[in-house]
Amino acid sequence: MTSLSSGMMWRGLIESYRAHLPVSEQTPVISLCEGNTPLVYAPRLAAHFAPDCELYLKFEGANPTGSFKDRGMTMAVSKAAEDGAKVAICASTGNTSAAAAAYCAVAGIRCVVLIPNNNIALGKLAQAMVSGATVLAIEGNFDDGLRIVKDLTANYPIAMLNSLNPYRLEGQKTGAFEVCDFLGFAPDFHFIPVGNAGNITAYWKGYREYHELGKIETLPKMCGFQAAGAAPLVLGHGVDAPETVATAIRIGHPARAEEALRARDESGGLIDSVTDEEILLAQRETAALSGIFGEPACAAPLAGIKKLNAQGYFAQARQELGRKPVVVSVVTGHGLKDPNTAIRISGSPTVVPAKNESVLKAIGF
Ligand code: AN7
Repeated sequence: MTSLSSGMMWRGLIESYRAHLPVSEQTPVISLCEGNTPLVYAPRLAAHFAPDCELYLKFEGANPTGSFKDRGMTMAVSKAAEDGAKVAICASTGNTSAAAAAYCAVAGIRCVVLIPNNNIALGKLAQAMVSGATVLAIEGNFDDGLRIVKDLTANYPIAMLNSLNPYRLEGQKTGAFEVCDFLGFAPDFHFIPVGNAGNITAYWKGYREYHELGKIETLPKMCGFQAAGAAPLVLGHGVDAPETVATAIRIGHPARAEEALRARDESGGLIDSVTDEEILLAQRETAALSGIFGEPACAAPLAGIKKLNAQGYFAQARQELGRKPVVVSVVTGHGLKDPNTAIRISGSPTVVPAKNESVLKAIGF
């Protein structure tokens, strides 16, 4: 498939980072012009959460389907199309299914998604349904769905679109490239929510590749955050009945657990957890102090930054570096994905008569 755009137009991450990706002239590029997302400087948020840091938010909600999953999906679906796939499948807590459905629609591949019944955010369900995917709400959780996907793709001609597919991680590593291309250097710390652990693995791969190419001189410490009720990597064992308000990361048996722990250890970072209360507060405060509205999962690392700053974690780095450490946190999905949770935590608007004096009175003038 050829793109009609040319010149300075952004043509999606495969065209932009082709030299770093396993694609060839034969690969049909299935793209929605994903990537090139904003890296937003957030000084007011930093002043409140982490005064010892220079804080940047990588807003992946700006991708075409509203999450970072588009990065992996442009690669995975392009390679599935190259292989002549007719049917593709994924298990999902919501965002993977939204991205899979959209990219399969571009490619003309039939898409089947397995979602946990009653446990995905409203916007994500709408995305999968409207794109014409076959949406199966299984009576089980994400981990059950992934087990089925592994079995079916091993035995039937169905392409696997979960991040066990290595092409997913190849696409997602470009997030790290963009951070470095924007800053001109690598951040000191990279914060990220962790569910199935594909994205932390992919970012670490991206940073290491740029380092090996000499494009960056240092590597960030990788700091992953899970929700307390779904924190297998913090507990050191799987969780059979994960629970959290952050449904995107309601995962008890992460497929990329070992790679995530390696990223943590090789980089000198950490993987920790925060409670649902901390997540919801951080989600609201982030929107109010930076303008960036992420879904609850994205607030896990932000709550983590707040917690670690209070413990003096960054003060120590600041002393060692002789400047404030540069911290990037990935806002992996758009807040509009989950309007129910946002409204529940923020309350309802004040109803007033349609009169000047009523509005003035309500705002205290
Ligand atoms: C907003 O969509 O697993 O650690 O099936 O949607 O790479 O799994 C989503 C995960 C973080 C965790 N933030 O990333 C799915 C799915 C958001 C997410 C994660 C997800 P991984």
